[in-house]
Amino acid sequence: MKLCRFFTSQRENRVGLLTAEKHILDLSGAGVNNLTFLLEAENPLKQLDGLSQQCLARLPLNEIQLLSPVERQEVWAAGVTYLRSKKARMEESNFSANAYDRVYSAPRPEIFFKSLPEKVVGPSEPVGIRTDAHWNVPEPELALVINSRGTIVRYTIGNDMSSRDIEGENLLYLPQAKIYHRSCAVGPCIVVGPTETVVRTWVITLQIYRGGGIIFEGQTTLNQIKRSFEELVGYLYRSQTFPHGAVLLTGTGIVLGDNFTLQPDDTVRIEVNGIGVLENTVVMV
Ligand code: DO4
Ligand code: MG
Repeated sequence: MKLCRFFTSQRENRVGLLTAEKHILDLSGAGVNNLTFLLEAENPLKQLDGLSQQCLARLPLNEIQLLSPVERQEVWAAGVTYLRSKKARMEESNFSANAYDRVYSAPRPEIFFKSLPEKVVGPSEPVGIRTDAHWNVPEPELALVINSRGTIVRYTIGNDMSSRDIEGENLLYLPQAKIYHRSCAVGPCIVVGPTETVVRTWVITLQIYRGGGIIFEGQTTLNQIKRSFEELVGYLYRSQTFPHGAVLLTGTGIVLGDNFTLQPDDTVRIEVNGIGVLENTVVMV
């Protein structure tokens, strides 16, 4: 089941289910106008199953605009969860190499605040690169959608945009490298149903387009994530409350070459085979 938020052609904010025939089942006809309500349900899958059998309006995808499936959830991110990410960060900075090495194998994972919900960028909206950075990259990541009780309601795609020169200069600059205007994209929908075992068989692919051509392509399987999803969420929810739930990006396993930096007008396309595609153009912010 693929749950999404969208604007109608009249720019009305709605919640819908993406059907296999690439239509949106408009859940407003069943009185559902809020995604959080479904994520907080005792059994979201059963509820969605019931809704999908109702006779509701079906809107063609080209008549609506998909929005980020984040309403009031804070977005957090885990880091150094793939061996590839640990190695890249150690190469990027002599100063911080030891910290990355240690956190990869320490019991406590790296988890940092990424975005307020209202600042999250949705599908087809631009993501940003900082004017004061010269090494800007996308970080394609599986995102866990978690309800207020700490249950992983399911999965979407996140882009943890990062300025690696700022991050590499000094670990204390991490918030500036990670949190700025348009630095977090989430979407296109939330997939409810598959277990972690199934999700770990999926592949995440990053493609970057410039001037009509593809200039980077890389992929990794989600099974390369070192820690279990429950372990990451367990640490996020320790001594912390999320009244509306939270979204947790699970770290990147695709690292671009040291000479690669994003430019304005590039397009970042992230695909997870069980979820869909999150695509955003790049602007300077
Ligand atoms: O500590 C640096 C950030 C790590 C990160 O964002 C990742 O591994 O995805
Ligand atoms: Mg990241």
